[in-house]
Amino acid sequence: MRYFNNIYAKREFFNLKILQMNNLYTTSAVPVALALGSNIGNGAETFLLACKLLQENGFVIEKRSGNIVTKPVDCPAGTPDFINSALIGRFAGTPQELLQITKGIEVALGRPADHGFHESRTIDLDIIIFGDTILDTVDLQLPHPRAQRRCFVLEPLAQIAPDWIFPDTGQSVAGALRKLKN
Ligand code: PH2
Ligand code: MG
Ligand code: MG
Repeated sequence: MRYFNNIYAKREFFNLKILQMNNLYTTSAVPVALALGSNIGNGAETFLLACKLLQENGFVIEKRSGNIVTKPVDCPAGTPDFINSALIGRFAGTPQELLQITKGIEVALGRPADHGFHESRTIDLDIIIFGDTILDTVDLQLPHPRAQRRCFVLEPLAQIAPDWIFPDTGQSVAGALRKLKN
């Protein structure tokens, strides 16, 4: 039997217990930021379907930004405007596992698996930040190598996660956006 000499010792004991209990569920779930883009079809509806599919695949969505309309960046002339959005959440798998899920969702929502680099798309689902992971492989680079130079990524992400840090530069999302706009 454990006795508590004072209320603070008791509170400390229970806080620790709660932390340990939370850890059982959350130690392996990493905070992740995703960017969504679409310039074919009803992007807003496609994004909702993507969120549903992400959740069905174990991605826990915590916040989603609004949708913004953006001009195409680095795309061929005549490319239609985009809708862009961002979300943050938690994922309890590896970056590669999440990549397989996001690619699967893109295909399920009408994007051919073998698409050109900046070809128009029903949906593009990019992993922007995966915890503090820095990765440079052929099929996945983390954090997203162009995110800190792109307003269409930073603007919506800054709505929901201005203080998140890009682990490669140490820059915050809001800081990167401010820098880009100056
Ligand atoms: N995505 C690209 C290239 N250019 N431009 C806008 N406005 N929005 C995008 O999502 C976007 C882009 C490559 O993925
Ligand atoms: Mg992209
Ligand atoms: Mg992509």
